[in-house]
Amino acid sequence: MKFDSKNLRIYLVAGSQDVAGDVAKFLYKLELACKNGITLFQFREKGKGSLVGEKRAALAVAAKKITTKYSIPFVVDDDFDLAVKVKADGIHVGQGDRDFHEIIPLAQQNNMFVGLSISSLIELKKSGDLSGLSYVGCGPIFPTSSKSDAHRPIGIGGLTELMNQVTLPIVAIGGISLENVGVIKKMGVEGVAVISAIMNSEDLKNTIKRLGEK
Ligand code: TZP
Ligand code: MG
Repeated sequence: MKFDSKNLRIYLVAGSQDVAGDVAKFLYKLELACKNGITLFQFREKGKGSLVGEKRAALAVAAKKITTKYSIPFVVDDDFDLAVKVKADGIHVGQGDRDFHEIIPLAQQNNMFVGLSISSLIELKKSGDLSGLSYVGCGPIFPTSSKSDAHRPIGIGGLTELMNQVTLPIVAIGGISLENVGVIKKMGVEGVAVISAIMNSEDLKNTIKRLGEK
């Protein structure tokens, strides 16, 4: 699947650890989210309580099957080999992951797009040449409890600084909720990436609709 910046609009990030390790619930919620309008899914099976090895790979395959059914791009966080194995549409890397300059040509050979996380102007500078990337994830914007090693929140000010320097499409991430999504959207980012706002929602359909509103 070719990358389109419109795919960043409602970007769901999740793994089984985000629903207390309940694999069936994870797949159920993912399908519901796909049905109700998410525009991209990132498989992030990582952190406390996440699956490893074969079980992790099997879950990725099951998740990919669901997103394919709804023609939603499937991105794998961090793990390039897993991304190739499940024929993902994209790979997302953070600053501490494998160097994206090395991943870009490999991803191209495998028809995958590449996204990078950047949380500050220092990281932006450190990242060097961004050509070959399809988008940048900026955050955490607000405090988050979904990532134990998350940076300090950069706030609206930090996001503004990055938006002024980065010409690639930007998806904002970290602590984005129905209460604060409006202000983020108004800034002109391409989209918002969330874990808990969707995975903990009791009314997924309405939550996704409101996350997507301008
Ligand atoms: N990267 C930066 S913040 C974050 C990730 C994966 C977690 C976002 O989760 P939530 O629940 O939407 O704050
Ligand atoms: Mg990472």
